[in-house]
Amino acid sequence: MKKPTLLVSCVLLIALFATARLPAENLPRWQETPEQRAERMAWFKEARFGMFIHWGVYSVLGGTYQGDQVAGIGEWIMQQAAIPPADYETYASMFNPRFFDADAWARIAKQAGMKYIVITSKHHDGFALWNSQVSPWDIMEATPFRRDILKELADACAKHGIKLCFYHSIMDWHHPDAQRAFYPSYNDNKQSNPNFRRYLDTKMKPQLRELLTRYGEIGILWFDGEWVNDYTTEMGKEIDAFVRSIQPKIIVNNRVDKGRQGMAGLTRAGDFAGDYGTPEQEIPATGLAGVDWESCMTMNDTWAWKASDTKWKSNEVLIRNLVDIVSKGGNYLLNVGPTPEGIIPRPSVERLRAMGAWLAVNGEAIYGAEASPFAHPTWQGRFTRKADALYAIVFERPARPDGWINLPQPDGFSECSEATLLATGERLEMVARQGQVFVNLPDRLPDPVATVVKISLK
Ligand code: FHN
Repeated sequence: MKKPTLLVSCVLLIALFATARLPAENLPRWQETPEQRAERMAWFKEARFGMFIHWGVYSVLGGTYQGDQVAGIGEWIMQQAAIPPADYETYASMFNPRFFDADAWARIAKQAGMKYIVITSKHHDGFALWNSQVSPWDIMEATPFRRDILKELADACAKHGIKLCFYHSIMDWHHPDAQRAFYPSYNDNKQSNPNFRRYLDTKMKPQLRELLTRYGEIGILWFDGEWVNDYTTEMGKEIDAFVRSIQPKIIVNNRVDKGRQGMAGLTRAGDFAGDYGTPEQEIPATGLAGVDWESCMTMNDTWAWKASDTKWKSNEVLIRNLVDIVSKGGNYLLNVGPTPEGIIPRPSVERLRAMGAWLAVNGEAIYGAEASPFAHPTWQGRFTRKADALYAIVFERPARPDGWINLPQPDGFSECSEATLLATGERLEMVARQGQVFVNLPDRLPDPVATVVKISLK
């Protein structure tokens, strides 16, 4: 093929650059049928359980700055300690996670029964965990590590069948056209930066394009930091359309736009972009018919590594959180904060192993399960539902009536229905009377944390 002349090449380059910088308001709003949406969301509703990873330059500080412990979550230390940008940048030169092993991380997630990983590609500090051509504030130019962490994780996730997803902060404390200008209060929502649009066009969108064109099919773009003053709902819809124009099958959380109702996380009524709600550190009180949502939670109190934070939730709390969330139709995005050396803390790994062991026996009641058709039972536990079964998940064996659980007679229940212990297959005595179903539990529950009784339906 004849090589294009220099003039033609220049014209093509200008056109390409212009297109790359073209604000996406020229892109149509995302349109799809309910069936297309259901197909796109199917893996997410099947997965039910994912790993959140908060890791970056802030992990080097680990909650301590100039010898003092800094209050608050680890990844906010730049804000909490009012660290000047130039000073914060020096910590990047100390970020050299010599024990980082993407394959080990993917195996830990897989053994835990987690089906997707959401990693902080860029948190509020603006630092890129990948080899970005857009900014030298990245793993390649700013650290001695000089390896593309997201590439290594993408390869490991592909090998282990884990969906790779990216957290990406709209707020950027490092970029002069974003919130760096507000130092020493990077999160000051009363200030405004007139150049924020330029930040979107010259950093955020080009970096999103890098993330969506280099690491294969991405499951979720998990936006955050949408609360900043300069980010508008029009920008949210623009970014949503931009992202989907590159990967049409991607799922985008509701923090891409301005509809999130605080930490409760669900999207308020109105025209807001985003596929699902994002409660944070909390679980909605009840199920939410027809709403997709995901509770993100820490395992201790911080998202990023803090050596001082040893307030680890118990295996029991974590397993029962997962059951509670799925019984209400949601996903559980459970966080780990690796050390600056690239190690997932042992207390996190131990808890994830326990969750994986429980799911290996009881995952049928979780993966692909839908919200309970009933309110909470009178006994300690929850219900999940599938087309052919109802799962009664018992936390405590009821004392009165001794060992019996009851539930409203579910749709699909018939005289052919059976009650069995999921863990052992043991058939249990079951009685249906006046619209109620009663099941007699064994004297000892097979699992002290959560025992699953499967009631087969038509
Ligand atoms: O400010 C962030 C915080 O650092 C963390 O990433 C959480 C996780 O969802 N989101 C924001 C706080 O709502």
